[in-house]
Amino acid sequence: MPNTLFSLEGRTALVTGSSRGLGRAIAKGLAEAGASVILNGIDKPRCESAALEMAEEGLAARALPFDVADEASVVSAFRQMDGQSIEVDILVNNAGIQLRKPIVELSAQEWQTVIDTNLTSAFLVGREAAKRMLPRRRGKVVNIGSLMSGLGRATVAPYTAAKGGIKLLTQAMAAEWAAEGIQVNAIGPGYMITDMNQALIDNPQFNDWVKTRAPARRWGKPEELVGAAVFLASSASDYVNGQIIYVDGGMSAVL
Ligand code: GCO
Ligand code: CA
Repeated sequence: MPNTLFSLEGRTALVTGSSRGLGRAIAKGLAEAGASVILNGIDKPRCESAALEMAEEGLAARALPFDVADEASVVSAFRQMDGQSIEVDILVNNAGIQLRKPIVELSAQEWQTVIDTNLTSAFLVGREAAKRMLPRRRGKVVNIGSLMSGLGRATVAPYTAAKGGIKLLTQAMAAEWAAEGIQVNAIGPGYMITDMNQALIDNPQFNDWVKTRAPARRWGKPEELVGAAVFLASSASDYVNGQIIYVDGGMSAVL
């Protein structure tokens, strides 16, 4: 008998912020595990071309561009899916941005933008997804936290505050929805090779620090998040609630 514990066959997964970076790698991994994936991004052409590229590889992917930080856009995207009878079985709240600046130089607007995009988005999209999952008594929510969900680092205060919030929002969602058959968990990526981190990769001092400090002695590749994502999206994790799994080459174990 084939082992179907990690199979996502027949499931629909919405991955926010998936036209590039970590989200895109996660979406591809979920599709390879059998899910039909809905790619999201704020840039419509980029989102559509990412979906097309996945479809060309034989994966079930379509694009749904909308702004995850805007309540009206989120509500209307879910109404649009309702209209097409699309049921989201798996939600990955991945969308995020970074802004590196000392606190004393940050404007309130900059602070707010990072909090809205990285944290409020998970609440808004999570709320709309859960409203539909709860009556079905089944669903998986995977929030993308960070190594910064439990640690500070100079120059990334709003990002750190948002990612710390993601860890506890994950626990709050699990507290409310676990009895209804919805598992909510998080992944905490470490230092990964993405466009967002290019400035850190190009900084010799920072690059050396990652390579000497991380027990794995290297940066992570986006596709290395797929194992944890498939686990948390599949029935293999049906009794796992409110956890954050760090995929960080051991960084959080030693810092
Ligand atoms: C930074 C990075 C972060 C990290 C990640 C580590 O400036 O610290 O941009 O996004 O890569 O969150 O867990
Ligand atoms: Ca399939």
